[in-house]
Amino acid sequence: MRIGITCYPSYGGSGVVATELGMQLARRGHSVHFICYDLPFRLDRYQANIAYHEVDVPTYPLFKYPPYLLALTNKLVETARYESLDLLHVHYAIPHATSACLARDIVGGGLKVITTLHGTDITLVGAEPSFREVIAYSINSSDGVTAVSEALRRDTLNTFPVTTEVVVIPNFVDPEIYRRRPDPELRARFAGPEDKVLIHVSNFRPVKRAPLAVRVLAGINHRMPAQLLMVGDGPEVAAAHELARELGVEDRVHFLGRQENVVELLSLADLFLLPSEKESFGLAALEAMACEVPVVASRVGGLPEVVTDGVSGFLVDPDDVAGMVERSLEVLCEPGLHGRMAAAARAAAVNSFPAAAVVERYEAYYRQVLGWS
Ligand code: GMT
Repeated sequence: MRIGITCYPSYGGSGVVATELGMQLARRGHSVHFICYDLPFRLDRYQANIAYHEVDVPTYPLFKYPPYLLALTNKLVETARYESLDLLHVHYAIPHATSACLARDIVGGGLKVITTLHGTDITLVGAEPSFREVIAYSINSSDGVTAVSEALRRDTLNTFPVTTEVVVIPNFVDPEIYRRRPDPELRARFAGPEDKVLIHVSNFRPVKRAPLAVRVLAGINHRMPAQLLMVGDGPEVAAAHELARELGVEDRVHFLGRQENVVELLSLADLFLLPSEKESFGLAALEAMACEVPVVASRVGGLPEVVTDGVSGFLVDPDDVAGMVERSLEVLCEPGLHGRMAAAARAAAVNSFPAAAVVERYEAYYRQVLGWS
């Protein structure tokens, strides 16, 4: 197949999923064309069957806002024509689904559009009155629509008057790349022999509520020594820093910024914290689980589909910080529990979300939408 993929190329779950999917499809012999405004951050070396087409958004004094939607549409049209694409698979509805449907209508022929919904494109941004109508139209105009969890599928149907079938294809992890690789020397840089190591990985947007991870660390620290690794960057880093100072745990919270290789950091950790307000899937939690790290997270959105409460971690009501502290202490202190949860977390990642099987589901869906099966 000849596939065009559009995503937000910067740090973020939807970009990661789109890029990993494209790389897996290319390895399986498909011709994959990324059409983005920047090189997707995991696409950092030449790979057979992959090409990158950059969307250049021109500016002009008349334009208060750069016309990204139009520039992307134009690039999708050009790429679809010159590369004879069979389909455009766009990740994140805003505005990618709109651009892709417009491009398909311009190109004509048999070009198809598949839109994958990732979460905030429905639950936060998409529900904004300023976008609602056009997002509903673009979802309904796509030839195929997928959502990364059952919860997101339900949210989509509850938020928009959707007439197209929304198929759930979950996110995935490559269990060979995401596997625990202990490095005692690296761990010793952050933690003493008595310390437990907690980790939070996100884009530090308000929806992630990263400062709550600091509160949980402080609560745990009253009862046992612990360190917290904060991985990622975004608007709430400063608030998390400030809170760490306020709670007197600044020497126990390590802000590491954006990191390319999270496996080595996840491999140091005893527990992953994800206190999000909303989370359609929680790819970061799945990556932690693949590295044998149990998860304590909010019981929201698609997280219960990823983390089995009491088995691979614990789920807690989103505002129950005390509950998060108690559950974390339980995982860390109850004899045998940590080992059982770590093994269950790895098993869930390997058996329920393996890259190979999920990529096959996308391939089958592509064939169905193209009418090839
Ligand atoms: O979480 C974010 O703010 C980023 C966003 C994205 O588009 O990169 O993440 C969403 O998509 C991820 C990949 O499918 C999911 O794992 C995240 O749960 C989802 N985020 C939210 O729903 C808040």
